[in-house]
Amino acid sequence: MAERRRSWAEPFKIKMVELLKTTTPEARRHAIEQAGWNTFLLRSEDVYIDLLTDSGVSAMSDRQWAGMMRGDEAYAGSANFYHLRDTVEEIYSYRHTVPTHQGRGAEHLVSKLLIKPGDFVPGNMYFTTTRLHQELAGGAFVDVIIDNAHDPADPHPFKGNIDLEKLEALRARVGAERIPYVSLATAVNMAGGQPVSMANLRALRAWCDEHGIPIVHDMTRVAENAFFIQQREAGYRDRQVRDIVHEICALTEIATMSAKKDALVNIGGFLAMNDPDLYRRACDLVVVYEGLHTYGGLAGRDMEAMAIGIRESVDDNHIRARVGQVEYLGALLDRAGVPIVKPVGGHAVFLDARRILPHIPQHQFPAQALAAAIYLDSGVRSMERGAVSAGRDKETGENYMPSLELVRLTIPRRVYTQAHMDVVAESVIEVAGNAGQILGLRFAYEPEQLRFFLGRFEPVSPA
Ligand code: PLI
Repeated sequence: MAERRRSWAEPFKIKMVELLKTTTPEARRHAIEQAGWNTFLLRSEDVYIDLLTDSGVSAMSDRQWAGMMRGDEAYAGSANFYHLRDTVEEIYSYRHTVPTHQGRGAEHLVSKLLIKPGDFVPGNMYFTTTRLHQELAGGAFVDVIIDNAHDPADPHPFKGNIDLEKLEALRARVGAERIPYVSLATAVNMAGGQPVSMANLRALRAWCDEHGIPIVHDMTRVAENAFFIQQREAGYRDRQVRDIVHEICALTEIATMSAKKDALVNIGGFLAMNDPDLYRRACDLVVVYEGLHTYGGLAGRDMEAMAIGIRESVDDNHIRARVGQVEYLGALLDRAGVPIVKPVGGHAVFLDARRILPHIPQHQFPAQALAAAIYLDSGVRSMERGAVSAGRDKETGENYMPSLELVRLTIPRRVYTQAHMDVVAESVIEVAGNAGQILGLRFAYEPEQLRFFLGRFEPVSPA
């Protein structure tokens, strides 16, 4: 008889620990004021549990650390590059790999290579750096995600899906020749870590083939997406995550990767593709912006850790525990009645700041205020994903006002325990219960681009 599993558990044991520092309420108030009410500007030593991001903050395995010692630090032709390239082809299917220092390095290259001024780039919800590189190359991003993704309470199992009618309407309006590619993200970050179904991806592939338009796959969290397909899509229950990852990638021909997420490394990324001519042009460009085509801004040891991390990331036991931990935190908050994005996504629990802070209008940045309030309560650091992150329309200068006004509690991989999740939930429940006291914010300093990183705020006095 098959062994019955009641619960998930971490598929690792802990070999080394990093001590955490607790903070006092007075010290936290001082720190958040110094940081201009922006959690990005806090010093990490002033943070207790750091859920700012899942990017570059994973714990590497003993195998990855051992791999670091096998770094071949040659300027050209490092053995670690070939290991990485072969791993990308085996696990993800892409034949050519150009390493980059991180995901946005790959986005920069692909945008420059494929977008002409006046082009339109449809995608399943924007991501901050992705859209910016598309715009800097002269393109205009067009959101073609299904409407369900814009409603935090909608329980659709694949809220990352592309609405093919929206895509077809764009083509009918501007013509296929002005659409250089479809920008497809798996486990859509800004929607709440929501997956794309294989059925949707196949339909997209057919549409793209019909119109001769390639797909650029933002595969930053593809393993998490594959896990949701395994759990939710008919016909995939008995398939391994590794196989599903391969199937997803094989339906696309170009990919950008921030290996700082799924692939379990602290730095690194790549641009991958099947077309040898595009590869040659990408090599010509990477030497200008990142480094030689066999290191792209990375040390040999970084590429080795990445190659090993990619393999670990598609293991069923790893991904079940990783997503299981996120779902555990989501269930604690949901049971306590805190409004969150549902279903819970792969990398984070997203709080619905609109519903938690109905007294703060969106132009006073409720999600930014909520992230600061959670920090003040407990030293837990989270991140705004709402109007501040959305920025301004490049043409009109108007603030974008996204339907999703969220705070992201992002879970690093293999770093925190279930007890940490309990502490986080207690703090969020407490803050949400006293939300009426929280004040809105206004910009004290607003950077021109990616303003959420370096922007500074001040509280708005109640009217
Ligand atoms: O931070 P980079 O440059 O390695 O990767 C940029 C990037 C691209 N695509 C997606 C979906 C991301 O989530 C992403 C980076 N995300 C960050 C930093 C995050 O905190 O979500």
